[in-house]
Amino acid sequence: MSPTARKWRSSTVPTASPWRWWNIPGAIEEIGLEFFLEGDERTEAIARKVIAGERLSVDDGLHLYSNSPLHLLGALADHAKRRSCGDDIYFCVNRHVNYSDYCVNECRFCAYFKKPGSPEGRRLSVNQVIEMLDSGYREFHIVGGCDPEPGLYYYLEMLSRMKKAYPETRRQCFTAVEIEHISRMSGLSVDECLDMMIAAGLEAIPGGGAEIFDAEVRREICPNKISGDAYLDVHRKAHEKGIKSNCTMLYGHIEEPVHRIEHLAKLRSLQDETGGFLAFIPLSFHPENTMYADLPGPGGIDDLRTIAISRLMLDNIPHIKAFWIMLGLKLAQVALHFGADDLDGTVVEEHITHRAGANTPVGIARNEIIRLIRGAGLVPVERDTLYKIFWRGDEG
Ligand code: V47
Ligand code: SF4
Repeated sequence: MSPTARKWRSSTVPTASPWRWWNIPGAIEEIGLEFFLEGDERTEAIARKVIAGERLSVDDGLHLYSNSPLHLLGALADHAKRRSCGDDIYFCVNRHVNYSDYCVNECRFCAYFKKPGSPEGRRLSVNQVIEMLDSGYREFHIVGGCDPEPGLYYYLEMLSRMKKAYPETRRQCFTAVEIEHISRMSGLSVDECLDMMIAAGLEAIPGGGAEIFDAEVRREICPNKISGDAYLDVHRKAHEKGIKSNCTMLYGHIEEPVHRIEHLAKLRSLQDETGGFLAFIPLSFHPENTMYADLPGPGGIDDLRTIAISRLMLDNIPHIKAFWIMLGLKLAQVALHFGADDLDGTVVEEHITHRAGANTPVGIARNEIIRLIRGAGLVPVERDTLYKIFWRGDEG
């Protein structure tokens, strides 16, 4: 054998795998997969828990997240995803609107906000917001900064005019952070504010603003933002009033794996209480133009591992979104095999991630989403905010 051939052979045909094939009794029959394990009994025991549908502890999650090979994590998450929705992948024909970039919070990871009153900022009037909308959408996703200027009536008018003009389109508006801000600025309790918003047309709350719940990390990355408990409390109150919501986690900045797992555990425990979360969206940090511009941001492997561990820890939240705006279209497509069951939607216009360096398009067509899902060998299912189904891609 020539030296070149030998080099080729030894570099492409592994003679001793670093992983050993591990046949978990029953697993191959049950889920049709073989697992890579490191001969690590702890990892095997955790894998068995996932297969048996048992809940993972914080320690289990941390062990799996930190030690297991990507393929094992992905296979387990895919198994958990398939147990809940088979080959289905959800998407929504939606329109995001960012109504104001003025914000008093000045979070250090945020490239979107402008100082209140600064000439570079922009607040849309209610008329402008309504003019940006259209009747073809299933969801309006409306969020902005914590703007000190508009009173409660601005938000109520936005909701009621959306409801009047486009009664068929779901209104997913204002994060928990905005709702707390609006209520405080208006001298109302969060309860009163939510009641008025619901009466005006609020139907669901988006998940933004969760960041990382750990108080020390929060003090560093967003010292002026409401606490993690306050964020959870707004969601709890909304759920008690019958309003569903989503939840998020911003990862890949200064936090450690333990902060991510504890964050997921807190969301899981509120979900045990209320059952009001529909979807979880892991948000991949984009550093450009932020105070953490020197950080690299998460890589693709971290993105996939985080999607997978989210599916495994959040055994009671039905949907995990691969938000393609932040992940990129191709990685979001791959994430559909790592525990995600939702691609969010057409979006149309996005500023928060794009100001922080995202190089994805700001929106994509419905057909393109369908093509991505089919290209992953999965079934596209069109939904609205509340997961009412309008169309399934296997219906012909
Ligand atoms: O609240 C801010 C985060 C959120 C950056 O509920 C950043 O269906 C990355 O919450 N890099 C807004 N992330 C996006 C969001 C969302 C997106 C899609 C669907 C849903 C849903 C919610 O983005 C903010 C903040 O947590 N964020 N700056 C940044 N530089
Ligand atoms: Fe304001 Fe939200 Fe940006 Fe924080 S992340 S500065 S709350 S717009």
